[in-house]
Amino acid sequence: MAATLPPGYTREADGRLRPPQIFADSSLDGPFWDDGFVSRPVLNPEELVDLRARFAALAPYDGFDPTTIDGARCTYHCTFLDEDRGYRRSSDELVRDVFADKLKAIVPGYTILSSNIYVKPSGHGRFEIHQNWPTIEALDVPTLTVWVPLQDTNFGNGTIRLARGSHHLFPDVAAASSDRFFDEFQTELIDNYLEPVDVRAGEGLIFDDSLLHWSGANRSDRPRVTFQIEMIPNDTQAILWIRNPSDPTVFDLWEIDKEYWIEYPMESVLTTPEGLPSAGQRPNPNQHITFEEFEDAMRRRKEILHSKYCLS
Ligand SMILES: O=C(O)CCC(=O)C(=O)O
Ligand SMILES: [Fe+2]
Repeated sequence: MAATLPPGYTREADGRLRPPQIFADSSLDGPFWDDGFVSRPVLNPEELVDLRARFAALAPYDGFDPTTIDGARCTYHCTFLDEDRGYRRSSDELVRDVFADKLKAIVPGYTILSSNIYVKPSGHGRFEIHQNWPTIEALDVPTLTVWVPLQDTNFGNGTIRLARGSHHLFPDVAAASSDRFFDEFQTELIDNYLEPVDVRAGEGLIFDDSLLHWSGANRSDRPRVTFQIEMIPNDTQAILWIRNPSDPTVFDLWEIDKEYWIEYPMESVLTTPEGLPSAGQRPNPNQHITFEEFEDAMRRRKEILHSKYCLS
């Protein structure tokens, strides 16, 4: 059965999705569909000072530096990976308090699902290339990350790097438990496609979660702090996609809400989570592709996008 569409989205008889205007400032919709990202001022200087103070009052288990604890999964702090649930709740409340109204004014049809603070200690914090996990059932409906740094970010302090126009190219479910279609050409992606994007403190880089992205180590002498806010369409059930542990040809879908990211441990994205309502199974569409196939799809990306979406 076709996934229920969020308010404002309709599907043509030929399967193409007709999206509503996404941004209150309609001049952003064109660049968003072309490139997969746009940026917009979010916080003014006073609000930034206030957010820095409230950030400094948070107390995660890893002290915002996982290189100081044993058994850390990576060298950057990520809220969902921190084991202190009380901190995760405080961080969620802080983000909603500071950003909910601001983001509503920018993307009125979207609502905050969850958030993470990413802190890269000086000298650390290299990510893996990834797409953000799907968070709703209709995979061709954009879900958004709003990425707001507390200080200016650039190549030197490990800013985010985006593969412009790589969104919605392949019918791929980029769940935590998925194989990644680009595993065999990561160096080529970094060298040829992953552009470092300079973002100013308090500015929001808003990108489609299916966009390929990555970031390198922070080479500055200060921690690099960014808020990542995940947004899904209003009145839409949030879904966790997990590849079935015994049958990799299907994904299991689970209904979640904001509490999932606060209350469940990180490991739950890799197994069958307990206590969540099931939303059924879907076939696993993931395919391995070569770098040549990727390059070909990137050259034809406008055509591919227009074969899937009715865009003016
Ligand atoms: O903070 C970074 O460098 C990357 C964060 C990221 O992957 C995201 O916001 O989705
Ligand atoms: Fe990401």
